[in-house]
Amino acid sequence: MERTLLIVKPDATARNLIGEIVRRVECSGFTVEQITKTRLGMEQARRFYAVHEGKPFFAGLCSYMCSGPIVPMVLAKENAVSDLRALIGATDPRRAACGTLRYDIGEDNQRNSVHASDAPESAEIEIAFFFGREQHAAPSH
Ligand code: FUP
Repeated sequence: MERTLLIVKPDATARNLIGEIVRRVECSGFTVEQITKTRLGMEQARRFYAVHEGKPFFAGLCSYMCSGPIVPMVLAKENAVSDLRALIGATDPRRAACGTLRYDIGEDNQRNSVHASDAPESAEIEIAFFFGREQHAAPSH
């Protein structure tokens, strides 16, 4: 069984779509092993997206990710990483395949509703970021 990290992003929590997203991942065979609602501070967002530092969208991405509550969760399934990437679709909802989460729910390139780890190695790091002994995110209120 492989594990991956899914995050419901601020645009989706603002529209009360947490349940819809959890329903769809469960229907697709994933088991929710851990889930929490939290809110990132700017430093945490910068650390989480450190791989994008220096890119033109980095600052906007970090402020957006801090703009409201997020819901990170650990999902388990065989081939969880690649199957979840297929389920969420391409980064830009306008380019995502019909029937993917981002196609159905995402708003634009930045407000694309969900994050999913892109490799088993990043899944391990991202799961530890939110659910490890040294958690980096702050409470949601
Ligand atoms: P993804 O793995 O599909 O989430 O996409 P990337 O890792 O390439 O990008 C991470 C996040 O950066 C995206 F979810 C949204 C944001 N982004 C932008 O805001 N503008 C861009 O042009 C590309 C990505």
